[in-house]
Amino acid sequence: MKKNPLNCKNVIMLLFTTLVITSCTKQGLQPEQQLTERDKPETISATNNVALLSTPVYQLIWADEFNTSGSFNANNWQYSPRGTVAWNKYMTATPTYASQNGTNLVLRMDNATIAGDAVPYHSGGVQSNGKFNVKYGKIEVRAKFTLGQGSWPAIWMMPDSPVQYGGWPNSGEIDIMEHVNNETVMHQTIHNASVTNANGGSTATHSASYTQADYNTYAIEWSPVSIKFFVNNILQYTYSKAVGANWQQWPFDAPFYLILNQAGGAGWPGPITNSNLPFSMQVDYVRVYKLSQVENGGFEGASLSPWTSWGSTVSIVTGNARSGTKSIKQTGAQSSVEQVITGLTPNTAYRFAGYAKVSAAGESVSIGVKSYGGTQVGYSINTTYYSLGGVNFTTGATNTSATVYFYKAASGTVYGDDFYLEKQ
Ligand SMILES: [Ca+2]
Repeated sequence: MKKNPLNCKNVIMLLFTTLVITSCTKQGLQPEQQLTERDKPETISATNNVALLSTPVYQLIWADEFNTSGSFNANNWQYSPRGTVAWNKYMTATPTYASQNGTNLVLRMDNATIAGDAVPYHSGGVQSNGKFNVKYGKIEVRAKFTLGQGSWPAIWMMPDSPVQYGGWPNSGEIDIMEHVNNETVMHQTIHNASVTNANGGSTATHSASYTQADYNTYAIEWSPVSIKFFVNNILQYTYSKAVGANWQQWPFDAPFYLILNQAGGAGWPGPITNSNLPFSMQVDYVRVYKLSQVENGGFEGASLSPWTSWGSTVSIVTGNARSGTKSIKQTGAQSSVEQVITGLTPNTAYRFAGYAKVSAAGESVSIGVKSYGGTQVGYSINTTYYSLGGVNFTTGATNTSATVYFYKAASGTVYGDDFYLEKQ
């Protein structure tokens, strides 16, 4: 987004704004922890470990379809605050500029006069920091936008920890879609310390045609070794991690959040021709997927398979799904569901994660992995709303499989959904 030079003050303002907002997350990860001896589920053997798969598939883990009217979902988004750089200098945090119309998120820009807010333009944006972030996976956004001199709609991602490798552009930026003015192409761009030049431009950028005046899908497939950019499911550009890369070339090993905004009138697009107003971007959906080797990780299949269960009551239920219509429920005494993942690579780092919630304070459930060539590791979740949790593990020198589990050690009722296993 930042094709204009940033001075130090602007960078500080941007970072300050982001830091303040980031501090209010409610789904923040707790430190990973070892299971206690009492928690270890291997004291009861699984009834049937069937190795069925090795092919990764994209599994939906998060989405906003924007299919209601009025305010956007505050669990997913907040208004992009006004700042001092080109893209956010006219941001206006009211429903006039960012709201839903029953099918879309509508982000607008105009030159209306607002009492007490003496800027020449107003525009709308939302961002997910403090609400949702993701590291690796497929992010797909379907949107359309108006043309006009001075317009600058964008779909992009910024690091959740904005100074992990230093201020912009050192910690990275992923621009899934940017468009300016009346161009017949849109732009997809990487920013980091090694590709961003002194005037804010990037050498890691690609322009692609799109269908004007209609919806297009803009996507990235982000893995530990590359970020691939797509328009309407056609690969446009690949930015690859170099062999032996440092953070200057590859800061993309950390969670990023999403920003959807209509901007304009400053920076890259230049001045607005007022007769072209209003500008708008309509976003049909945002969908986030994980490239996962867990099968039926969202429990949307016809049965529990290939998960196996032991212990007390384990069932697939509707009504408590985090995504889709179904989730896994464990109730009563000690119980677990497990799945053996095959086709893994030895000596390779993976992450098994998913979402869980408990029915009452004081209860907990563990997401973990065992039988991979190392010490069993688990992560405990005890929130009464769905929280993301997971464990990192590295397969042993000869291990090509692992058993992932969702284990409840004591009485109570817990739900789980959207489990995935991905390479790190
Ligand atoms: Ca589900």
